[in-house]
Amino acid sequence: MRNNRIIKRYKKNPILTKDDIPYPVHTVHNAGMAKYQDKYIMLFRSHLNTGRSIIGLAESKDGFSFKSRPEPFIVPCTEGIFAQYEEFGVEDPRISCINDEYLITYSAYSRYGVRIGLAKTRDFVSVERISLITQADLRNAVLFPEKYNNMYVRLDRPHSEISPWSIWISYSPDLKFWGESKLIMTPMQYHWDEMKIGPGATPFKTKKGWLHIYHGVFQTMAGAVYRLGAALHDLIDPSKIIAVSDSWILEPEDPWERTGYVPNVVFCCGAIPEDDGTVKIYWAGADTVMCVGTASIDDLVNACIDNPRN
Ligand code: BMA
Repeated sequence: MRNNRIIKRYKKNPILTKDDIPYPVHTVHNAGMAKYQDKYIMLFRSHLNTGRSIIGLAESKDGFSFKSRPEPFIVPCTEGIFAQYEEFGVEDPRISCINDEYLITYSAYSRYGVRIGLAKTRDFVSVERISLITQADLRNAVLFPEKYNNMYVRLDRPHSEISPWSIWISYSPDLKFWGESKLIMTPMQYHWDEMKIGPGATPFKTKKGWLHIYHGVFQTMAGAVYRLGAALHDLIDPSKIIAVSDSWILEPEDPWERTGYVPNVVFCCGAIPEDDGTVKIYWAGADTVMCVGTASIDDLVNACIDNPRN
């Protein structure tokens, strides 16, 4: 049965763990992904001894075997406005390439809550902060890798005490000021993602729409289970959702997904579509290690179109 899964797990998972990092960390997880020149870049989150997070960088020629750089890539800022809002750590980066610039969204934690920071790099050597693009409390922001009507477009997930946590879309002319926010996708009651959903990997283009791999959470008596789902967004208007797969596309199954720092979690911040019609999907197991799997892009699109939720 496992062989029929849409996502085929790489046999040598996990592909990156704390033992592979040349500085002291406790986890390697929730990595944003990009292709830069002839390399796969993985920006991963790691917990330090303090329990706060930083972002490291590992690179690979084949997308499976990664080597970490000797130093972290983004650590909490110590100066100016960013220092105030990153005091408790930087988490869960997502990378989108627009006009040769790699834009990195990440969660910035502080005593004031969680908000989204935006940074940019052209070479994955130096990195420059652009702006804090939300107030608290918001997580999981990801930019579409294309502008619409000259506007940047992002998905994000505000916290609410009134409604279940859902996916929203917003637009910006300059990456600093964001607006025209609209709710576009909600959790489905009594379903695998009924508790909350949030943006996952940077959306990628297919013939039938933007494919967005998101995460959905189900509350059980033994805690929450994080799974991955697939949604297809309209190519002309990405705020329109064409279809959402009724079933999840990945759930915690391997031992390092079922146990670890946070048990029963698969969490995705990056996927790399390839020219041969496949996509490499990167996810963290149990907030502890990084894993990879491969899927046919058509299979993911069909999972949305052939078996959509109402
Ligand atoms: C979410 C975030 C993620 C984490 C997930 C599972 O709320 O904190 O960073 O991977 O929970 O613990």
